[in-house]
Amino acid sequence: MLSLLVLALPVLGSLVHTAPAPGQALEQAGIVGGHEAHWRRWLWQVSLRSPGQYWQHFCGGSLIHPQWVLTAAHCVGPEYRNLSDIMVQLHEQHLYYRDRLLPVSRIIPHPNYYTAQDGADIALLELEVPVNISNQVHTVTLPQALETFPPGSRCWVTGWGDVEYGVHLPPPFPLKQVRVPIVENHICDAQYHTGLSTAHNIRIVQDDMICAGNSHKDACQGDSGGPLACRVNGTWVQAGVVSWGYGCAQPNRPGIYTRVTHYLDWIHRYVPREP
Ligand code: 4AZ
Repeated sequence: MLSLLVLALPVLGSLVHTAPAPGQALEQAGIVGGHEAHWRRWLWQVSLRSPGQYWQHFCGGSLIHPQWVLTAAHCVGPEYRNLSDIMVQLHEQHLYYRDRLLPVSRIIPHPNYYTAQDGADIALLELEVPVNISNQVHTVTLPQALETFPPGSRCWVTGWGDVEYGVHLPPPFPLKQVRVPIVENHICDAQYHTGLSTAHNIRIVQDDMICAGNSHKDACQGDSGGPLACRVNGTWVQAGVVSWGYGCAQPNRPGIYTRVTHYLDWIHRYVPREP
């Protein structure tokens, strides 16, 4: 087992992790408008890494099965990525501080993916070795096929992405969370048409997408591929995968997510229903 774990020490590897004083890090604006994540809440959140001077975060993802990660296709394609160009870091409260990177054995972008705006922005990564579920790492539940996540649903997006457009999350890189309001698809589509010359009968927000966020709360660059998780009857279920949007937290431009219910059959072509 140990030999299969690759220990990568980034530039920051020599820093010793210490918990921030309570309240201190919470002041730092998040993802856009967020807070530092509650400890032990988003145990399915993963970070995708690419090689260079160190294994740098480039996208989020979620653990949906001990051996499978769900992410966005635009994180891993459409151009072919070598298996050796991606490592997965399971949940950590501060990015890079306790890295134990895991290799992947398969990268499966949805075959219909072309660009995020066209839809099917979803991909699966198979881990070489299944992970142990523990009090540090957990899977997130996939939704029931008929779940629609109407406005008023209790949904949060999490990630290590930019804190506003073009502004990277500063050290010590805490995982961020923000509760985002769901925006119904037709309303979201109408909002996206405001200020654009795109004809109203040309859909911008497709049926395989779900919108969430407002001018204060949103996902941003670097959050892509990460989960939109909602509380349904006491269980956290993944409603969306961070996909695209116009900027971050712009008026009339909610964040757009891949709607997971639309791709359940495709996911289960690869991922066993039982963990
Ligand atoms: C991006 O560039 C991106 N505000 C991700 C999410 C959103 C916008 C852009 C949503 O990865």
